[in-house]
Amino acid sequence: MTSAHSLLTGSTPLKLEYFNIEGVAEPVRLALSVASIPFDDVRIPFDQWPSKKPSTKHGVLPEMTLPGGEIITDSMAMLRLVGEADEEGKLYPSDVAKRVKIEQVLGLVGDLTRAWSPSLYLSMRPGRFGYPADWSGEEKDKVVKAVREAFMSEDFPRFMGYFEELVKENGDGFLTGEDLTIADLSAFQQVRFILP
Ligand SMILES: N[C@@H](CCC(=O)N[C@@H](CS)C(=O)NCC(=O)O)C(=O)O
Repeated sequence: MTSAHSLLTGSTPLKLEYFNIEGVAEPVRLALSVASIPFDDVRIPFDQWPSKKPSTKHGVLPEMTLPGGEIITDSMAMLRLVGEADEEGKLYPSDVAKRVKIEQVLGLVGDLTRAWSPSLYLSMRPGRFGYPADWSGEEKDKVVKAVREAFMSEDFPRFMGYFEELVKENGDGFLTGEDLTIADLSAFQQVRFILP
């Protein structure tokens, strides 16, 4: 059976390609660093993206190229893979009781991301929400502000309350126990994204 560690290490360094921002690749970068797995941190400038996009598997980044040449897509798949490769067995422990706690937090972070998403994308891509693609002006500013205020006054404190409870439940350590896991890295990055 192939181990996660052997998939991620080899004579050719692992390559992680993303934009020059933290975004969804940052928990993967952090996990690689915590697990001491060397990687080539390739950051694609935004102006090169239109020409690079068609050569990517699913038209998005991040993409991870394994030393063996295989391309891995999706940051959550990468995060679990790197967690699995942690030789100390802490980032994504094989114990099912620990894993199910981690999976619940990853799901909760996914819910937070979905709740926050309109606050970001309504302004960037109004066409997705039924407004004209070139929507601008006072009306847009008013609607975007109202959406962001609603998120910050209702959803954000609710999710932060859930995270606080989890940390307390786990004896003031991390979100799922006494060790740092991929759940902590994922939650940390999402909260940083919302509150830069
Ligand atoms: N579920 C994917 C989402 C990937 C994704 O949407 N990437 C965005 C940046 S966060 C992207 O490449 N956007 C450029 C585009 O859509 O052209 C993941 O987490 O890897």
